[in-house]
Amino acid sequence: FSVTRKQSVPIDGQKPGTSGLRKKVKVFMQPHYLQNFVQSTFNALTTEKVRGATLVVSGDGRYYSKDAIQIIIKMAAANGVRHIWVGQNGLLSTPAVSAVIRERVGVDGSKASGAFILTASHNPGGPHEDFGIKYNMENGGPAPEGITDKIYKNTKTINEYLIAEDLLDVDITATGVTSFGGPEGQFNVEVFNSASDYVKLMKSIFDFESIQKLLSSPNFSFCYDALHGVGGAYAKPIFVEELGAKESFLLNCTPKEDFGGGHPDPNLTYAKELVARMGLGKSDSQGEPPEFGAAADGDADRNMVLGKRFFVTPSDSVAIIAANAVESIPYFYSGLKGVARSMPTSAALDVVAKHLNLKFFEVPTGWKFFGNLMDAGLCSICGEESFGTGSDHIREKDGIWAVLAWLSIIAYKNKENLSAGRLVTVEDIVRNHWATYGRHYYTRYDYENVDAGAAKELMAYLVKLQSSLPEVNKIVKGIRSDVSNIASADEFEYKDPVDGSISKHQGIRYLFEDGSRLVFRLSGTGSEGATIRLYIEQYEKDSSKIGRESQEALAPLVDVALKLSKMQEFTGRSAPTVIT
Ligand code: VG1
Ligand code: CO
Repeated sequence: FSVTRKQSVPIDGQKPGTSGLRKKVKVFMQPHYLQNFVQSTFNALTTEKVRGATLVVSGDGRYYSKDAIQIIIKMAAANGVRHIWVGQNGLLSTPAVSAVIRERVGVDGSKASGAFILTASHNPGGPHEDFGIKYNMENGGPAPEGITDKIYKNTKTINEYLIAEDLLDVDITATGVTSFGGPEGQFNVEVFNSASDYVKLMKSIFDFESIQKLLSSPNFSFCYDALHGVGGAYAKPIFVEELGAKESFLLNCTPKEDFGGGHPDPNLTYAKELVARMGLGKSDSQGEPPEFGAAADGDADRNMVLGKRFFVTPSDSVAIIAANAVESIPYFYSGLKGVARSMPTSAALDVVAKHLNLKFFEVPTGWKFFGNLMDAGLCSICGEESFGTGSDHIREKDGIWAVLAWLSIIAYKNKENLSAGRLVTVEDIVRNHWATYGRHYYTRYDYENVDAGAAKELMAYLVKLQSSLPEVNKIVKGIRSDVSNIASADEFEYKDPVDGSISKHQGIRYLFEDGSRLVFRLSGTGSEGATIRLYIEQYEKDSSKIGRESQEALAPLVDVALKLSKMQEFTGRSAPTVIT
């Protein structure tokens, strides 16, 4: 092949958000749009990470992925990359990409130094929906802000990109290596099985035998909903082939370009079928619900965990996994190095860390901040309220890992009486946890696609309010007399304890004397308008008060949050789009 230098001009709005660049497919299909971003990424990396390097390109299989993969292959060839690895059919979950970067060895002994992940995660897919791209580094984790800032800067000055226009399209439907001759020697594209490296890693972390026993017990039943995302490509090899689950336990496990027209976001609103099966919907399926249910998002890094007629909040989930990991999961038998959560995630994990005397960190939203802690050996388990849970086995959150962690805990709690007595259920495990550590009532209100200007004004108003706490408390008491005083308020700022880098403006916090919190922040993953997220949390230690309905327990704080922020006045919305 030969290298063509294509003239280009900067295109506005290519700033990577919380997790890469996400836009409507139509935006990505504009001439030079994807190319500018990919070249800007190559230009942001040091030469040895590009020339002669091995890179992974794959994603959740959403609409436009196949075209994007061929474009990136041609650009990689032209930029001097030596090997490109592609998951079969272009499919790799985000956690699998991370695992592949860290673990996989190519047919010629090469190791990957980075990856382009093609996904817009939990955003819908299809010709009229979202596409996305993000770059992950040598440690398997998302590019840090230093790199994403550089990429953005490059997109604003770009004037050309390199592409091997005459390179033939590679068949990515079959595994194998295709070699091309280029000006700097050989260029290889290796298509490999999407699941095998990841499955191998999972088998090295968990006790598959004990999980298999649980899944085959007549007392236990299970349901996994991949919402037609890439999780389906892992669910069958792991749950069915390795662990012996019945195929009927799997729901929506065929990956589709448009996720079957749905919203591949594993929460009570969008995972409708699973929610109905688990007995939590408005019109539930017939028969007794399974004991355990879980769902994944489009790129399978998120997870929702459900028990029979029971919802586990993600903030509780990470706390419960941390509290039980050392006895239930072989990977953690030697102990935990530390735990971490994102700022808006509830403090349930903090309480566990305190009890178990573990190092604890609170980082800004987005997985990239956990990676530094893990690379420095400071953190074993971490999570976010947004249905993200993971560990230092890779540098991304990991939906299937979280499910295997829960199955391990359930298997451990039932190891004595699996076939005899009554099963220790998901609900039992959660209620016992609350009885020991107290309960963090938690909810999140999302106002999606509001006017960007109005969202900014609301945030500015909340920042200004903070300057006088007595004033704020007067307003709060005027709204509800049954909430405690606000003790402090700030805009969250994070100093990375490993590299000292500072991230500012990471959300506005109002912290109450009794441990309750209100957090407001703007989403960094949307593709249109602005999304305001409001996080509401209340801690209850009194064991006689831990069994309340969450929305009811939080009603006073919700009232305060909405009125204090003048939510309706600023946004014109009388209700959120999604409540989780
Ligand atoms: C959201 C979540 C955040 C998560 C991010 C990426 O970001 O709140 O916790 O890390 O999505 O998840 P934001 O900026 O919209 O609040 V995923 O599954 O899209 O990779
Ligand atoms: Co995701």
